[in-house]
Amino acid sequence: MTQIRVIDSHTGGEPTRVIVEGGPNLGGGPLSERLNRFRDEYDDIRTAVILEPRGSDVLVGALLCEPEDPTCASGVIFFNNAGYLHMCGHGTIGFVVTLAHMGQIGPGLHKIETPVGIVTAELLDDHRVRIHNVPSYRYRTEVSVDVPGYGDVVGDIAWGGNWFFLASQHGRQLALERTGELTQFALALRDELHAREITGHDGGEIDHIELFGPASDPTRADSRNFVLCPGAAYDRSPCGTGTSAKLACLAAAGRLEAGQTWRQESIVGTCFEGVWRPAENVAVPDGAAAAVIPSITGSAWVTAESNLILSDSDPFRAGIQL
Ligand code: PYC
Repeated sequence: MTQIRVIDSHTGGEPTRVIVEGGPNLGGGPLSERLNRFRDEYDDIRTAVILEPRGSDVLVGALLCEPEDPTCASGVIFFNNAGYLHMCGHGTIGFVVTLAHMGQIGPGLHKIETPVGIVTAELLDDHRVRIHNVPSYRYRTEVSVDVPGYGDVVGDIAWGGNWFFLASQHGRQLALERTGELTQFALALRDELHAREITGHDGGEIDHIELFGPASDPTRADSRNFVLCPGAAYDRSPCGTGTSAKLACLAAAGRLEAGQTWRQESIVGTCFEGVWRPAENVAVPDGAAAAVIPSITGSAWVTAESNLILSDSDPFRAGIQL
């Protein structure tokens, strides 16, 4: 029998489960290499922690790791029901509140190592965290995709720590009671991007789809979004890497000044605040707009501390695999 100690939290409604003890021993080295080791040798731990009956498709997992860079407070590898994430914004906010809950960090600035680089997180109080994300940029603009059954959808492709296709002209109402329909639409759009081999830089798979619409209350937010995550679950939070990608697109289009606040509402009505500053000396691929450093502020709450039990005789030791 294996026991895995986890601490659960939610950030703007989107859950994060941090493995704090009993996770796989991935050794040392860059987190990108440790992520590959996790995927190649211990994927049954990911599925056991995330999938039913211990988890759910909505959950994002985070493995607490020793950082390679001793100036970092911690390292982290994020994963979900479909595989591994490069970075996760809501997850980093939940991770930082979890580290504080464990007494490992106090208020102030902390560097966190991720597989795509170091992010800085500022614990502002018991629940509020500001993350200074990896350099983000708009890669392509006004990309047109003819989605079978739906017609032409035009959007931008941007990097915010994950690859996103961002569309505002999609003809759909972003309402919580319409998440089934929105999910089907976003899945069809993502499938078509894959079928046409439309990717991020260097063939980076576009695994997140972000749809925008008007905020439910324009005095509280500038826009509302619906974000399809890798797999078929939608983000309950406004999505930290998605808001970063949005800031990069707004900056590239000249629609948001450096330092100006963008309030992004999620499909469940929670908000992140984002600002950007220019990224100094960051090279971007040909045709991409200049990179920005997004800072995203959101709140998280710890919801549970548990020991997951993986019995050898349990037919679903590694979760229910569909
Ligand atoms: O907040 O970056 C994010 C995120 C990615 C997938 C789910 N949440």
